[in-house]
Amino acid sequence: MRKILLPLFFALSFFCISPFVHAANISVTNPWILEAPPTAKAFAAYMIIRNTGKQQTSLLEATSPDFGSAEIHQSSMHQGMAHMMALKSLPIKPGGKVILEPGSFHIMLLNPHKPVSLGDQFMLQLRFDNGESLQIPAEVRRHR
Ligand SMILES: [Cu+2]
Repeated sequence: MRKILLPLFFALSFFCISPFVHAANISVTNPWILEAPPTAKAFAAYMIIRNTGKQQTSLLEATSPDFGSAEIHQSSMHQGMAHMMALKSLPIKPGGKVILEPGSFHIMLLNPHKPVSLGDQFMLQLRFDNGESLQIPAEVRRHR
């Protein structure tokens, strides 16, 4: 009995800590937060969001209990200057994905309630217009 249960336990615990979270029609892989100086008031979170459903869906909102607020942002270069723009929503085509990565889309986490240090994990909640919402653990990293 023990021989059967032990591998199962390890398989399950691996599943729980693997950086992959999904709801019925949305999945998120590789969520992480870019390390910033200790005094920073804004942190960028990155991930890949897939829409595995048959309808277009949009990310409407991101929140975290450890940050005062969070916004959906898009970075771009304009005449050699980096700009960030807040988006009301982030649409994802059916069967498609949106890559949140440095220089592009990101979740801007503002006003942390506690220090944000390398290796820390923060829970993010994403809410979509199809009614699904996901809780994602994101680790603070130096780079991808
Ligand atoms: Cu931003």
